[in-house]
Amino acid sequence: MLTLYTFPTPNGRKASVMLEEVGLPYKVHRVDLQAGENKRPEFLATSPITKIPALVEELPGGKARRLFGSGAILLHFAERTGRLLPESLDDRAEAMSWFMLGVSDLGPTAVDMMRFSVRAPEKIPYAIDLYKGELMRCYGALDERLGAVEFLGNSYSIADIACFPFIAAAAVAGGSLLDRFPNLKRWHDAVAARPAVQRGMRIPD
Ligand SMILES: N[C@@H](CCC(=O)N[C@@H](CS)C(=O)NCC(=O)O)C(=O)O
Repeated sequence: MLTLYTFPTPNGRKASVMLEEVGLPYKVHRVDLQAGENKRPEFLATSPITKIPALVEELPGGKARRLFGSGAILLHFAERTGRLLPESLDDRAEAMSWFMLGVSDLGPTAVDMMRFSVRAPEKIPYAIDLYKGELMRCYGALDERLGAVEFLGNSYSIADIACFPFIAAAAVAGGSLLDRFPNLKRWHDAVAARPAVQRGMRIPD
């Protein structure tokens, strides 16, 4: 059995969307970040960086396999199920590139943007402008790509799952922001309509 350690955040939801897409049964363990449950010593063995999402799989013989970080979880289940990564090398190369953009550019930039513009006790214009500019750079690249293809890796893949929850969060919090990126908006609506995505986006609540 798989246990997903998660909280209702975009990174957590990448993992639950993935598990819903591949259809493997799993249990959900809500790690309350606001209550600091991620800092409890018992969580350290699963997530050395004390962040969600993380996942534990019980294996035969009392063994267990852990995975931590949304990128590792998406890649692992794509490899294991042979799904959600294009087969042709060309499409796979594109999918991997956009998958990495989601994990290493879009996600961290969106989080830092929120930290500096909303949470920071002191508002630093340089930092806010920097992260706003970087986020628009990500949106611009995604919008241009999605003007040429239906999904980031041509067919629906972990590249789309790696980006979707952060774009969905912006669609809710950013008002008319997505109207400036019509291809990204079209893609957002198509991904949001997938039943597995709708189930995954409701986890853990
Ligand atoms: N690189 C990680 C980042 C995970 C991450 O930032 N998780 C946040 C929630 S979205 C977290 O657990 N934060 C708790 C903390 O920073 O203490 C991933 O892609 O999953």
